[in-house]
Amino acid sequence: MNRRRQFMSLTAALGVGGLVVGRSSLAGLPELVSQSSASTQGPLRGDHEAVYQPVITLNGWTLPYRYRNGAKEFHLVAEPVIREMTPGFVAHLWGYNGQSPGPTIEVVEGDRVRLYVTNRLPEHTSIHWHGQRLPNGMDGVTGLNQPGIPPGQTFLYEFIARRPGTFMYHPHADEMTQMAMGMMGFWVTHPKKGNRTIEKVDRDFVFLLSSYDIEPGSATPKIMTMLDFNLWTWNSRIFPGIDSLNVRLNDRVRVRIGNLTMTNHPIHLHGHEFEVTGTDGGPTPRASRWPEVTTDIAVGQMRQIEFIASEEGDWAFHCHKSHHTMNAMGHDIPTLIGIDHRGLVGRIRGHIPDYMPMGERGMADMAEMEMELPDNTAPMMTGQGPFGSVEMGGMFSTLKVRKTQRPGDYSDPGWYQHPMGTVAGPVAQAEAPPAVVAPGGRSKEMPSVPQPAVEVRIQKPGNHKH
Ligand SMILES: [Cu+2]
Repeated sequence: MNRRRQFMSLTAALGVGGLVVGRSSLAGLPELVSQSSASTQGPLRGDHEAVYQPVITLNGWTLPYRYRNGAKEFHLVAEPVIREMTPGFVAHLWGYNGQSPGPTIEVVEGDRVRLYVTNRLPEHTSIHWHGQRLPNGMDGVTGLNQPGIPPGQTFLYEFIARRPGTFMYHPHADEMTQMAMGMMGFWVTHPKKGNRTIEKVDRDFVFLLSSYDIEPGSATPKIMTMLDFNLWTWNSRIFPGIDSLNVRLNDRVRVRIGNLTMTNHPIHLHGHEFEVTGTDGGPTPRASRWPEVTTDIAVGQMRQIEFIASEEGDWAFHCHKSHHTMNAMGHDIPTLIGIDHRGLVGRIRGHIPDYMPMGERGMADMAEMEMELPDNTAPMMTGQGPFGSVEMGGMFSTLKVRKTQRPGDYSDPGWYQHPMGTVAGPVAQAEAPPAVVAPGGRSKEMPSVPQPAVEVRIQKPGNHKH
């Protein structure tokens, strides 16, 4: 009996879509490929490169497949993993094939896809293929479409990737726990040739937004948290642990982002405008696209943005919620701006010898403070740039645009070397700031700034005489 028939008879026997793989066929499972590194892996190399431009998963990787019996076969293993969120801080999460998020799945429109899912968790699980058109019994909702995959068992999902675009996968079993623990992954279905709404790009980056509540000094997320998360991640990494997106000047760049947190994230790119060219529902019609520099990604949504990287430099790329660009901290700290601690510190230290005042001039001091943190705690806001601390954490990275970046090279080119005279700096003594014009139209001198004699030359439009 051929395998296809065997599976079909199993389906009939069970009357469900998620198939239990029998012991005898376990020997035939695709090889289990696992990843231990949290750094960005290069594109998946192979014959498929003639058909599509493989994606780059930020701080992640693409799962290799084998082609057998007319299908692309993948083997996902749900299991506990250790994820380095940033150097010096690891989290004990659940994920797939050694990492959280799991590996990215890349296929082509029309491919028959066969996914073996082995459960090595202590409880049952399932996988929902978010956004896909598929037979109802393959949709992965435990209890509704299939029984949960019991610990130790392997289920088979099989369907045709009918629709090209941007998708994700995640459990639909004890979701609160399993998503809070980091179980999710990306899925890209590349279009067949000649698709008019999906352009060819030079670089195609993907990542998922996820959030965790991990107490400073511990490693396991608190799964009961609903809103007050303290770690906001891209692919379960936090700045400065998130790799930069490295591109060549004038590359057409696509970035695909999926949101599996409990809140929305306005994702903001500096120095360029982009268009939203797709959602989890598919490519957006061309006539519906408009330029943006920030796009809000709601819970459970995916957005695919595209732009020409036409400006050289190191451009910030981040969530615009300021608390989402910070790492683990308590939120119950009173605002202390303007409060003078001086008399107080000595008295408090009588009771708490290590007491340290914070926040009286703002929180920027936190970035450089050498406060002793509990072991395995990420600094709240950090990351060294060429001009000092970047004072960021969480959902923050950079787009590095370089003339010298070779096609297909995704390595970090280092910091941008700014041309002379193009970096903001302190005002020289001899230069006075411009006079302030009061609402009444009269010029008002700025207080306490010495006003040296300056010759002002005014050029009016149309008057080019000097
Ligand atoms: Cu955010």
